[in-house]
Amino acid sequence: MSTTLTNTAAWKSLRKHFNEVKEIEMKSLFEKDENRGKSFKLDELGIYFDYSKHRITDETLSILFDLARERGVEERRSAMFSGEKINTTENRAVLHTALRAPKGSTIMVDGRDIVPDVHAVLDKMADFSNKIRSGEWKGFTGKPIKNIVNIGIGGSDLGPVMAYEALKYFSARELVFRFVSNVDGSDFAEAVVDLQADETLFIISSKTFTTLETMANAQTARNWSLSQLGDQLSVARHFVAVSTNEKDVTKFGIDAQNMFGFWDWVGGRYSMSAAIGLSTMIAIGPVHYQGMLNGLHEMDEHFRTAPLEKNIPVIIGLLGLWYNNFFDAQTQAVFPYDRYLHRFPAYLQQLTMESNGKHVTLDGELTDYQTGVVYWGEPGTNGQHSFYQLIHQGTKLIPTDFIGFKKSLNNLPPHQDYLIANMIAQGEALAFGKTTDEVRAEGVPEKLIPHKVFEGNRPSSTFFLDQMSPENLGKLVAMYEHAVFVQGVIWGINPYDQMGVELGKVLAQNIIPELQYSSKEIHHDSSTNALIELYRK
Ligand code: G6Q
Repeated sequence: MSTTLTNTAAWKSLRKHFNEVKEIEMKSLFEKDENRGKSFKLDELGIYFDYSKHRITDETLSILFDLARERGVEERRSAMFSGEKINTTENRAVLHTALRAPKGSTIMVDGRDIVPDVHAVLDKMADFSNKIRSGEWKGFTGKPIKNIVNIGIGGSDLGPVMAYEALKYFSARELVFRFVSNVDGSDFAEAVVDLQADETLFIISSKTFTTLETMANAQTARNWSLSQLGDQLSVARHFVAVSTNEKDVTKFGIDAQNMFGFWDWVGGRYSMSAAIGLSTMIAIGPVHYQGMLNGLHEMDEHFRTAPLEKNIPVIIGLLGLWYNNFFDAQTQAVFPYDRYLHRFPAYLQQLTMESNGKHVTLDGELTDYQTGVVYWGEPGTNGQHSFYQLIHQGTKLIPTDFIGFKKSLNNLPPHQDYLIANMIAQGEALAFGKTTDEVRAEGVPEKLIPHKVFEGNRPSSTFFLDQMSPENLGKLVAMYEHAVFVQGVIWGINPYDQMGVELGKVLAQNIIPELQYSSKEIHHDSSTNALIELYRK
């Protein structure tokens, strides 16, 4: 049985086209069209997006755009931006784009304009951030806050850590930032090992305020803080919350005044521009934070208004689909050639894999095609000295995204030249490789020639921006958010729920008492029983 996707006219012509072009060599594409490097590119919003080093022709792109149209990408895009409940399994709107909508715009959800609500929270965050940064906010003993510890996991951690690391250059260096996510007690212990409670603020970031890991870390943080400060009243000066659950926040002992809200139409992994970004705002200040929101909004507008053919997230999404569904590529690598983006691949992993790791369509049918790609990556040039070997000469096809900046924030010649030369060289080597004749001409002994040949024809995109900045980070984040959306629409799945993480959570809740009380009978499979018994001993 084939699904609606594999039955579309565009899918069928893509399948036929694939059989015609699957052996095509990038080298010959470049030889035939000497302007290819300049024609297969977009230069929008300060992002130079080179997608010439791909196994595509004009016809490939044209059928891919047909597919996007046939699958209703444009209609779904309007539906998302206008607040329709496109997260159908949870009956929710998907409006992370509203988090960066400028004051004065209007977005209606259930008959209410949500833009003023968004700005009220942003203003409250700015006020609080300014008080922490200026030292006006005093801890319980009268000292200003020096350390900020964000406690949260998944979407309530990965965005804040990534953004803090990415924008460290713009941060208040006199403040210390730590991020605690893991339920492993060592995470908390190491985060506070050199901190004093009377100078430390905890931000408990949890949309639901029920997540096991975050609640356990929050309790431990409260005990740690109270053990030094000795008074329940100190909690109000050293704990704030970011959540949608006011009832449980106040039950924990945090004053509702010190809670920063958001809404069910913001998914966890799409929440770094909601109040979940509080640690980011404290770090870089409201002005730079607004810069990040501006960058996000600029990309939202580009995605919303640009025709598919000139739309960066659309093209990224389509290229990913081309390799995933036709070349059977399993993974997608992302290599930022900028040290500040060292947590960006981890952030993207959640964004892409939690969103599009689904095997059932919106109608509840099993897909008869592949969906979500495995994202992974590390900053360049480090990866070049380890796993790039497999990308160059291994047996797997791994489409790669390179992200680089023309100018470094730290002017230390010749580092930037070396860094960017490496990024550009990797794309060139992947695409064009090195032939047997070229290796032989270098005088390599016959026996070694096969080992030194690079077959090339390995695809990559290059995103080249001016310099790392809050604006540019915002653009990159929204760029991938929307690429995920495009793929989700074409695959006919819901990128905005995450039912797949539930089962493990429920089973862990069953096992906790079985580890704690050895008298409890256990009735799992023989492997699970043995592991529990081993722990009990
Ligand atoms: C993200 C997921 C998940 C979530 C965490 C934390 O999209 O839903 O990663 O962010 O489980 O949830 P809370 O913020 O509710 O603690």
